[in-house]
Amino acid sequence: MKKYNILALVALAGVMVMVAGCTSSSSPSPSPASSAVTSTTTQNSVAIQNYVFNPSALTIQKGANVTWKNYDSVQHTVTSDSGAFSSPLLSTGDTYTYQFNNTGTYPYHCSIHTYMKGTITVV
Ligand SMILES: [Cu+2]
Repeated sequence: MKKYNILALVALAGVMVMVAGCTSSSSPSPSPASSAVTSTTTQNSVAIQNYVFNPSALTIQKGANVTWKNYDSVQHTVTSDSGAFSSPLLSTGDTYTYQFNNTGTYPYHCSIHTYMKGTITVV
């Protein structure tokens, strides 16, 4: 009977070690949660307002989308300097979305107001 109790205790201790092991291995779970927060930034937006792109420089992850929205009362475009992408004329409230599937630096401008410049960096 005594031997049996000791065995039970050893088994119980083993279970507790396993539970502790599980708890410590599941403690990094906040990092997948924070990476989930990072993945929400795959939706990136640039405001076109007062004849500027805001933010004018944006760094995103490869495969992410960028959406531009025109808040001005005049029309603008989002036109890649290299021709990688080009929006139609964007009127007030219009949006343009482009997905960047290759790393690199993508300078762009407004084809109407060529002094309006921005850069997307894909890492
Ligand atoms: Cu413009």
